[in-house]
Amino acid sequence: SGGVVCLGETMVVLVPAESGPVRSVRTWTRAIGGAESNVAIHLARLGLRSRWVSAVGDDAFGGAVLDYVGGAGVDVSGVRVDPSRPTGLYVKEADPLGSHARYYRAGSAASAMGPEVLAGLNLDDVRLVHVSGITAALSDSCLELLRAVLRGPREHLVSFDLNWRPALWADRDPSVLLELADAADIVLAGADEAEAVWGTGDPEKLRALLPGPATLVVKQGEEGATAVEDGEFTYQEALKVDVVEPVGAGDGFAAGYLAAHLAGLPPTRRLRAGHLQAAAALLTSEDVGEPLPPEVTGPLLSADPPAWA
Ligand code: KDG
Repeated sequence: SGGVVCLGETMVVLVPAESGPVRSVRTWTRAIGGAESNVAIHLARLGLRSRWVSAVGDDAFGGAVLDYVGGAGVDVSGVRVDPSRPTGLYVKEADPLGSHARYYRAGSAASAMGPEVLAGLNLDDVRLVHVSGITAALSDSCLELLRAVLRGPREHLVSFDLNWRPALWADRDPSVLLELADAADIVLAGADEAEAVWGTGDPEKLRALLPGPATLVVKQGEEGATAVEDGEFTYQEALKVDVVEPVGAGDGFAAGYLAAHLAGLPPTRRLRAGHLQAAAALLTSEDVGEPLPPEVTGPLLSADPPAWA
């Protein structure tokens, strides 16, 4: 079976390892974070052939990113190592109002990617290319790369996760996200982020805004998710889990959903696979979380599943 390509920036993440104001923190935990490589890792864990395409600096952080993503079973041979630009970095700053990310990624190796990255890819045996709205905000050349990925005609599917990151859009016009999403085959968006960017999180209204994609998936937070396809709306409740940290859950959901889509499963089972893979990410403070046991992931994509899958 053909593989999947996930394209986008991945950074080193610094998480305070002691409490108190961030400016006095001296001990940090180094993690790795990137929405699209998170998806690639989840897909590899689900048994798909998964490639991550991006660029990192020729530095220790770039090496750490490659070790982490490659070590998780993802093909990183197509990642460009850029000798003249650094690997991106983000810092999780916890404050009394909750934690948020501060990015140090302007001018990063990945932000210098452009349409030539797509031109250099062999997509002969690829069934799906997965991208996200983050890439559209990184630079003009990254926006052009995304446009090229979404320009038809093509032999493979393209999935687009909205991944609204307001901090990246301060100096850019986010209206481009609608045009990009509408050119994809599968669009995934959280109701809250869709509300923020497109003025509605309602699946029916979103469908009216996005007539292009064959499939539209709206994630309704802890409640559940709705898939819209051929004018049919399928709702599936989420799992009840004790959430440790929600960051990265959307990536798990996307991977579970997409793997089940590629396996030819009906919408209900795609949504369930999404919820289950998201749960893995919800249960840890790291983006991706621990792998689910094979007893759980095995039946997820099978044609003859137990009742729970
Ligand atoms: O989806 C999780 C991501 O938000 C995180 O890993 C960092 O890719 C990231 C971003 O650009 O926010």
